[in-house]
Amino acid sequence: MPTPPELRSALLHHLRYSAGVEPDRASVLDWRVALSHVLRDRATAPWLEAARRTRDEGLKSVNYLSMEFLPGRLLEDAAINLQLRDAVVAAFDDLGVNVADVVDDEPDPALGNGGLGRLAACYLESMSTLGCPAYGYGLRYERGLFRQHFEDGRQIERPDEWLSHGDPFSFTRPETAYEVRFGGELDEVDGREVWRPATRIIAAAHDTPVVGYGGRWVNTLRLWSALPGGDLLDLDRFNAGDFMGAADLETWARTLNRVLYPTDTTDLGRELRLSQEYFLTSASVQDVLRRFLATQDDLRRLPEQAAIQMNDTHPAIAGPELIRLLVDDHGFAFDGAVDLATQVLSYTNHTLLPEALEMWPVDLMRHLLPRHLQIIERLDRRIHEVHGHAADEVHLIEHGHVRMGDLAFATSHRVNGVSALHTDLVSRNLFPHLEALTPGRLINVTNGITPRRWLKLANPALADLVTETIGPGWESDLERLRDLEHHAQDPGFLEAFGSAKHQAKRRLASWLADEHAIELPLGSLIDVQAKRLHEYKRQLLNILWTVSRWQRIKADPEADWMPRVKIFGGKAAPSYAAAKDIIRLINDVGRVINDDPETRDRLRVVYPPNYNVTMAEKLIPAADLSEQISTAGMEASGTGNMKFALNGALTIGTLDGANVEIREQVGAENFFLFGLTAEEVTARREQPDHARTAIEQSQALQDVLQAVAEGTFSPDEPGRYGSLLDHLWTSDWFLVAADFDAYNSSQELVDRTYRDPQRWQRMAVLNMARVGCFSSDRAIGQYMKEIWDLPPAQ
Ligand code: GPQ
Repeated sequence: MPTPPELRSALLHHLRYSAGVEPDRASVLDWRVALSHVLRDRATAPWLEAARRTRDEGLKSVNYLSMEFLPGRLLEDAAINLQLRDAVVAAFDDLGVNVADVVDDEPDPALGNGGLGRLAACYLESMSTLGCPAYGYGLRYERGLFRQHFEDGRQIERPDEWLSHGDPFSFTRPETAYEVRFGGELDEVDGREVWRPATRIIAAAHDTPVVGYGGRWVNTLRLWSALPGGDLLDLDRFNAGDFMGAADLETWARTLNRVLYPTDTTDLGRELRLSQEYFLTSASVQDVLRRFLATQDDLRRLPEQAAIQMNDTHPAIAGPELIRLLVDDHGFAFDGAVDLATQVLSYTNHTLLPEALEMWPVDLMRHLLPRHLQIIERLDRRIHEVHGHAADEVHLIEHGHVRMGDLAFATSHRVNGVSALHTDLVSRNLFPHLEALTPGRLINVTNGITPRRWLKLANPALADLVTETIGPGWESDLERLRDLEHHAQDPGFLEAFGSAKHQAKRRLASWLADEHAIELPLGSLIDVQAKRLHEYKRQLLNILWTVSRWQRIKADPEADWMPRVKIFGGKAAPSYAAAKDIIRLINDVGRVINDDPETRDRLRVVYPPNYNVTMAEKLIPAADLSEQISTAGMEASGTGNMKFALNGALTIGTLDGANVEIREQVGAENFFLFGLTAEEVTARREQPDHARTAIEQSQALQDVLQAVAEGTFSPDEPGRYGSLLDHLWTSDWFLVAADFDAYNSSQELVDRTYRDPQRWQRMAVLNMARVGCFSSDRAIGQYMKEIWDLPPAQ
């Protein structure tokens, strides 16, 4: 373990030789470059050692294919996991450099939209912590998810230039490169299919080390980018003077990793998206085969060496791609290739929303990937040959579309849902026929989160209190938090727990003041809903209730209202008009309420723009109340719900996704439950005019809707929310009206409970103590045993 003086000289060395400056001329960026190199150096020895052991001992490795990764800032996390955080702080202190500035200088790589991408990052970190050999495979988007600004309360999107100052923690590997082919024709030569592609693009690797807790094992996040130059520039056209046209192909190639599609669980019917998915998948599958063939030659043994996990259907072309490579390049018979591919592949489903279930038009597939379409057609025929009438309801291709979920299911030996309720619904509503053909293939692995980032890094005061109270070791054995239960009655501990929460609130308050000129009243109940903007997540229910609270305070200003701050965080897909309306409404309501002298000491709305992992690390530790209020049956799992509970917030929530299991763990008496169940939601939607009926039964909701309709929050444009209101009255698919009164009653119980700080803190401690099972280490342990067939520790 290096001492602070050793780290200090390492920093000075890299400042000079990697950043190329002297200390008296160094900018914050220069110091960050130096720190990146120092930490990368420290990660490199265990990284190379892990790779060597994997090769020499023939260890099986996991290949996690995902179109999204949201790793958050890398440096502090790496420092914690290398157990260097304190030494780094001391070294910078010694150098007279403010370490917080250096940490804050790092961009937050936004290579994902939300939960799915963040889950992939937690899982990679846990695989490293557990010593599970793994590669995370993704795309190195030049621009990540857009940066969100508000103008007149409206969301404005600006490009995210996360790479503008380089990427000093990663290695570029131009020699780890593969050709990815697109388009063209099929020919039959000597009874074999030959694909003559129209376009060939080179995918090159960029590797980021992913350090496990304790620094004993380091895995790789390998992101692909299209290699420009070479054959991509049409020299004939260039020499003929058509300089722009000569670069057409190069432009198209770069487009493959230029932007992340900014939608989350919504429809993506675009050729570019399918090209991106194939680009990721083909390069990754080729890399898996190359690594295998570097040490062995009998590909029939591939399942002993490699597992490929498809993170939702985005990489579901992996099945046909692996089959194609085995048949076309390695001489396998079709059936043998299918069996082998299925043993290697598995698939995680993350949604039931019909608009998110990928279906690619057959014509597009034929145009872009003709050989793959042929393989999919043959797979479809094979299912019917093998299963006969039992497969009558199974169609990989239907109504002119390839159904990627069914394809992923059919080419996997295991399929998993992400919470108990979700898996049950997947089994009953999504794949009932496929499941009947292959009983036991579908299992549940409830999501998890890494306690390193979500407690130790994000909430140092609480993490230190935990260590003082139950000793170290909880970081990699989160069930140990149960020991906190013994302290739940101890007034001294409860006070310390309350003061850790207060520290997190003060940190949030100073960040809000510095970055956004927003004041956070510290004596209030801090109530947070932070996640993507989506109708099913019902930020609308939250803001309408806020209006109702405001009206009630105004109607009875003398009453003893418990002060609240309603914090929102989240982005809407740029094309999602309804979600953007909700953003604007939150900001409009906020402007009016926050300016109201009669209520502003008891109710505020705070919506800092550009929610991302870094902001989550500030909001979650400061929260008293966690809003997990999706329409039951619609949130596959949720992972924010776990992060808040781990940080000592109480949840107000529906019986949806992993909320169900969180409530089971923490105890019904420590959870604010409200709302229709998934079954009741289905039944309610059948009732004619259910929305109007629900509104007519709730005076409180009518008052709110009337205020919105009258332009109370948009005086310059009273009709601004006409379409939003119209939807509520006439269809209300997400059952905001039906759950409004129940939500209100539950919120009133929240207030009453919060009045007794000891009681509240006791409940919060019990939440924290009982959510150890939502560690991503537990989840990855399950994947290793039940899906990847890997021994527990290597
Ligand atoms: N999820 Cl399909 C995403 O964030 N993006 C997606 O494209 C899909 C799912 C989320 C899902 O909505 C959450 O309920 C889950 O907790 C999360 O994936 C991780 O499983």
